[in-house]
Amino acid sequence: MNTDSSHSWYILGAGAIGGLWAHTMQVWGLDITVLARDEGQHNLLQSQGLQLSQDKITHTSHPKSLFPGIGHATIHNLLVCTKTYATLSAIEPWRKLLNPKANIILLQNGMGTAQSLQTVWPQFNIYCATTSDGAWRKAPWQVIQAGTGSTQMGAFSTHLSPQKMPTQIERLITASQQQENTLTLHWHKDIHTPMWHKLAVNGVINALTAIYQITNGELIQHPKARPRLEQLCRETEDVMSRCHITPIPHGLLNHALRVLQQTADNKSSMLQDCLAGRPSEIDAINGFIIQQGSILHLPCAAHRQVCDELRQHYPTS
Ligand code: KPL
Repeated sequence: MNTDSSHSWYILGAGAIGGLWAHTMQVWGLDITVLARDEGQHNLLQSQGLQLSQDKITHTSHPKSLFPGIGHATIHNLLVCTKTYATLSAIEPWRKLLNPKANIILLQNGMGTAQSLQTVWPQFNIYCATTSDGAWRKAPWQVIQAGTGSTQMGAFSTHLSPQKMPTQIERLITASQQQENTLTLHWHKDIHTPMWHKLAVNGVINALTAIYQITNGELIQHPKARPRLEQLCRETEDVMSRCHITPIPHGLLNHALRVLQQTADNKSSMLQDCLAGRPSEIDAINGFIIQQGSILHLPCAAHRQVCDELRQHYPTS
């Protein structure tokens, strides 16, 4: 393991994706530290370890962790897996430890956070990642990997060259390629395209599954939700085309139906958040699509309707 601190990674966000990545990066032999929210979260991780279940086999790893107020490390590389709405407040306690030229990767659903981060702290090198890996959190530091997909990463900050992969990210990608049965990682020269494609899928699926309290598979034939899915697809594709986003091959509806079939037994992340009484990511998903639409004078009525209904059903969302 290389102990030069410029090679070390810090992971923020104790959810399913944060746990999956913390475990996997350790397996890759990287020096990683989990940034816990508070002392309780840190103590729990140190006492029970991080459990990841893959194909009914549970692996336990023991990553290092810090909580705000302890630790004098310099953070050169930060992977952020928090919920979109919590990003700025989650980074704030670690701000002073961040190297002024730190690499920050945002691995989240939804859009808008990278823009906000860049506005507040323009000096950081911001990268975005989007994943089709499926995971859910059974309990604190216990993660179930529900499906394997792939992760696309690319440069977001305007001062970065989209062609040039930084050394630290190249090391992640090399590690992912050298091992079998692990996370699959690719560099993308135009990260906005896969981010929009993932946003579109989340925008047409997540809110409907939460409103009707159905699994992804149940949405396919649902008499009320299915026509709304189709309308959301049309509106989303309109916004995408007016924003000059490369269209999804074979159309958004076909793509969404394939995702629904592949994840038929899963509860979407929004349904899980709503059922648990947590805030949802609706603003960074449907809200972002509505915002882009309104700049282009597109009403996005179906997106507005799902936002209103979600808030009526789940006041905490
Ligand atoms: O990414 C997802 C999510 O739940 O957030 C989908 C693609 C809808 C799979 O559940």
